[in-house]
Amino acid sequence: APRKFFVGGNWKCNGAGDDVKKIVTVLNDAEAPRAPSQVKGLLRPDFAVAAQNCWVRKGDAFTGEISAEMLVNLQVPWVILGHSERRALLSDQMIQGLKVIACIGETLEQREAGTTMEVVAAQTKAIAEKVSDWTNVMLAYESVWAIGTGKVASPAQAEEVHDGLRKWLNTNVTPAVAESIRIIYGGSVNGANCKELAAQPDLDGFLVGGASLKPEFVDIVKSAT
Ligand code: G2H
Repeated sequence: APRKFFVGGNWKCNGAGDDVKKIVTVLNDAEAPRAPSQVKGLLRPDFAVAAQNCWVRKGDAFTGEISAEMLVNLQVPWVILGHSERRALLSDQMIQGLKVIACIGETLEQREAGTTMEVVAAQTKAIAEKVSDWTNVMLAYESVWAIGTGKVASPAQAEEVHDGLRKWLNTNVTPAVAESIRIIYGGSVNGANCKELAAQPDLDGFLVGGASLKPEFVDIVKSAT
């Protein structure tokens, strides 16, 4: 296959203390998690490190958030909350030097209205406007109605969108990018449904939420075709 299968575990705002230990043990043959940060590793121990934001509630399925419990777990004792400079904008500056999993996907209403392809194409266009070097970018197709609901897209539904996205990239970016970019699927992937999805020609991996916290994540990692 021209593209290397990718499986990401999206722990969302879950995973601290014993939960982390359990899943890391399963994945990593009992290796301890790595040192929390470069700053902490270099700094004199009588200086304390503060995070610059944290999730305001208890941990759960909140992608992108870090809970207070996770910070404590990482031995980061302080947090700055509500700073006025916080922004949630995707910019080309942000992308530089980072590998990006850019998520797109339609709502149930949009799917039922038959506008899925239009919606994901518009979302991909917004991403494409910010990207000049696609080497470190992948697309994650996550239909909103499948996220955390247990309602996984059928292999045919997923393939239709992934194939459509590749055609869009072929026309609107370059044929080379369309051929080489990984388009992964996210939304209620589990150990039982991963094989059939992974067999779809334009599906190059997964972003896994709930099941990434369980031992079956290993089965999903192994579903690469
Ligand atoms: C969708 C997905 C992981 P889940 O967000 O990115 O979560 O597998 O829990 O539906």
